Amino acid sequence: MPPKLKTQNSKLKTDVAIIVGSDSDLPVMTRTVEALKEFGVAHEVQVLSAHRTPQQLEEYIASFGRRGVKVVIAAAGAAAHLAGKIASATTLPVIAVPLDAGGLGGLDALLSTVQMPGGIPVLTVAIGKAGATNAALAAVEILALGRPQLARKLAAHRKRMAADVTRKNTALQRLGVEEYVRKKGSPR
Ligand code: RP5
Repeated sequence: MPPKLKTQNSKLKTDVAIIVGSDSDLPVMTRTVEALKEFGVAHEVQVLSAHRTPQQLEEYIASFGRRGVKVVIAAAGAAAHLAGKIASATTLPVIAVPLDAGGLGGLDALLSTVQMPGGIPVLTVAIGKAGATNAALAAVEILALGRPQLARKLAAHRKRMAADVTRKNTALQRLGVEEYVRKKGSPR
């Protein structure tokens, strides 16, 4: 008998359920949490594995309805079947973040995740950090279909990004490439 599943805020409704296959996935997936917080979207994070804790994963998926979950984000590395397993058990949109768990640099997880056979969609984003951010933004875009306030926040977010690039380009034109790079410091 597996231990009973614990949730962070079992009485509260949550819009987005984030499931990671291992706690080793959490450092990258904090980006997803930060982005959802920025948009004020209710979310929670569970470490549940398709192969290490299959029964607890099923129990959690079964709770989506009563918890008000509308979008699921699943992140896993290596032979990443977590998102596909979740998608097989719910008709909620499942967004998958393939992660680099060592070995093949995340290509293993990307291919395992993205190559779902027809019938059970898994919406797969980029490997790693970019994917972790985009998974949150994609979840917000889905939720924004029925929430005008969220749609306005998304539009404002895009404007901020554009303004940021414009500011950088203005500085580049003023300083020249060498000085700009020197001031900016080490590359990402
Ligand atoms: C996957 O295996 C997890 O999602 C993780 O990315 C990878 C390695 O897990 P650990 O061995 O670090 O727990 O299931």
